[in-house]
Amino acid sequence: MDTTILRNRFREQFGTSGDLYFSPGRINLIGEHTDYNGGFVFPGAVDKGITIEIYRNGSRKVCLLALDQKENNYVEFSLDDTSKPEQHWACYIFGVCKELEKRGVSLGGFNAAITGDVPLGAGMSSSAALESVFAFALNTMFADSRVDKFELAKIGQATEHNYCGVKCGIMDQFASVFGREGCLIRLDCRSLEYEYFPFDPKGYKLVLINSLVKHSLGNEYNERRESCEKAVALMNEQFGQVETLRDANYQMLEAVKGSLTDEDYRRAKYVLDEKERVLAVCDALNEGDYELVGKKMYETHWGLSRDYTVSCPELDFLVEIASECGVTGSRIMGGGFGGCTINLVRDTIADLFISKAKREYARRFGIIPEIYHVVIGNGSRKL
Ligand code: GAF
Repeated sequence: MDTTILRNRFREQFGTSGDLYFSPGRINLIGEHTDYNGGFVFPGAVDKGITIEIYRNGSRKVCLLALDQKENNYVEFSLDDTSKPEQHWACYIFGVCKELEKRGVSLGGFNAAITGDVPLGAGMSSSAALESVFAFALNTMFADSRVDKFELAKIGQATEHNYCGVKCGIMDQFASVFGREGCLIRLDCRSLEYEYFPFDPKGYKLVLINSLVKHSLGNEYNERRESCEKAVALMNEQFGQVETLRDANYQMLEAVKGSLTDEDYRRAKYVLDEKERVLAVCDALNEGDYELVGKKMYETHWGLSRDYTVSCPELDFLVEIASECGVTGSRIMGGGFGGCTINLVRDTIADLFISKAKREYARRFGIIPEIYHVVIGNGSRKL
């Protein structure tokens, strides 16, 4: 990303220059809504993300300029403030400061300018990129990188929980901090054991289609999590040792079905199904069987749409078009409620699919969806 504008605006605003840091957004091949259920996910960092320029200002003040915000793009707060700023975007940085301090890092004030090329609200984790870039930069500047990368990811997650109202799992922050060029990460969200998985499907591409339905996670996301927790509580009562849906199986779920609402039951069942799909995809990747990977992606989509109910007509439409075009795999990516579909497409039909998706979507919804070709990149770093 060209940082000329960022550098110029920082100098204009603050009269100095600072250091540059970057954290990426992410994709996720499969394993959706499994992270907070103790399951597996398959994310990778992308080459798009959030870049900041940052400099210590020798006071207790934090001064922030968000280049891409149309209004209220300048915020100041003190590190001693106890209530968060009014601007939602600044809460992420406020939260990261508080979470670092909770872990014993003694921060000083700083000036920072923020910009990004990861689309906002597209399900590519722009918010995790924002948390991670500040956690990484402040850890470097004020703690000699003493806080390890696992904790940096947890700081981002805790920021979401405690300052932004989203009870998310660890996937997005983990991928942003730990990303590696050319690799997906198979992450066990219970133990945080992970493995880099080189991903270079010869003859296929990963293409994202942004429905441009702005997704913002909040109550609806938290409600899905609560459904899972209700099922877990009942199974734990009956069988013991069920801490998350990771510990549950279909027999257990059937045994408590009568005490669950249909909605909660279907959501819990989706998670059990997704658990099996992730394992099947691991095997298929080992065998190089991308057709099977793709089949599982479709199954995930319809599970998310019909059972977990986090889709919308626009996303379902894009997946149907993909299927009509013979695309290998297609599904909602990320939390849902809008954002992108991720598509595993054979090279030979990619152009045809993209032009048909744009045309048909525009005809149906009156806007042209955005297309991103996925490049799997590195995680948080100083530039
Ligand atoms: C969002 C959350 F932030 C993640 O933790 C994860 O639950 C995802 O939705 C769904 O898989 O991106």
